[in-house]
Amino acid sequence: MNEAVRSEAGSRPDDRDGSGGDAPGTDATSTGTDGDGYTFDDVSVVMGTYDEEAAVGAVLDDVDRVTDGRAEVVCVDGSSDRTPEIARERGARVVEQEPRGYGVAVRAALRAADRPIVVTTDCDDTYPMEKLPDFLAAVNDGADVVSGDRLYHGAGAMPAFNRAGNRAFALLASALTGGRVHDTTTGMRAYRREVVESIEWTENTGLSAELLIRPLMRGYAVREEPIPYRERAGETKLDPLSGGAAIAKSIVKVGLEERLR
Ligand SMILES: Nc1nc2c(ncn2[C@@H]2O[C@H](COP(=O)(O)OP(=O)(O)OP(=O)(O)O)[C@@H](O)[C@H]2O)c(=O)[nH]1
Ligand SMILES: [Mg+2]
Repeated sequence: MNEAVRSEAGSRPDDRDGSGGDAPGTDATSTGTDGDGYTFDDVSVVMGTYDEEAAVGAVLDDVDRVTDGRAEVVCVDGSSDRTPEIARERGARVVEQEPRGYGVAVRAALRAADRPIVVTTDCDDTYPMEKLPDFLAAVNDGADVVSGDRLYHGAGAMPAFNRAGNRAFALLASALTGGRVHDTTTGMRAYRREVVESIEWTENTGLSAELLIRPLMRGYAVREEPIPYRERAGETKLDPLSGGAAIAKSIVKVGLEERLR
């Protein structure tokens, strides 16, 4: 069963489905570090940024404060406002890209990162950067993917339509993966780089769901970590109806592809 472990020390599934050669070394002692596991010096925090000048300063300041300035930050930016200047002022690496959607930006951001642990977030001040130490600890404890679960605490700041949609997406993904996942579209996750590099990513609006479902169905150790969720600063870039339909389609497509693999 492709179970995502929720918020507690997770055992890795041992029924790996033939991924054999690219089976990850998730033992905290086999990280290639000095034996104490990864630190924030090993972390890249990456995000797509699209006209986020209302939030980017706060998000990057939070990353800086929580990681003591040690995490690398990469923004793939399609903005026409001051977002890239604000990001550069705060020491982020900014990669310019025409706006072509969430997944196109985040995929480029994942590729641009060069540290062993890659953390994604949205640049809208919704996600709690103060949880970064817990995400890192979960990786050091053996997780290949640590996924921020917004619904665990209720996600009161999320619009009701989005909340209902996210619950439905989680049920759909659970049915397809044969396990139980609780938040498939969260923007805040940590990945071992190897997970990101060993899988071919195909989705755009549905990339977040894909980034959870494919690793889960390939037997990687996925852990869901409850996180608080704040109201968004600035305008949303996602149309809930068309975006929601695209995400549902991605979940079914990716889930079926992984089953048939
Ligand atoms: N570079 C780039 N970034 C994008 C694009 N579309 C979205 N983003 C960024 O991707 C992140 C996610 O977009 P959001 O608008 O927060 O989407 P969402 O989280 O589904 O919607 P909200 O619940 O309203 O936050 C944000 O940091 C956006 O700025 C794009 O086409 N290009
Ligand atoms: Mg967002």
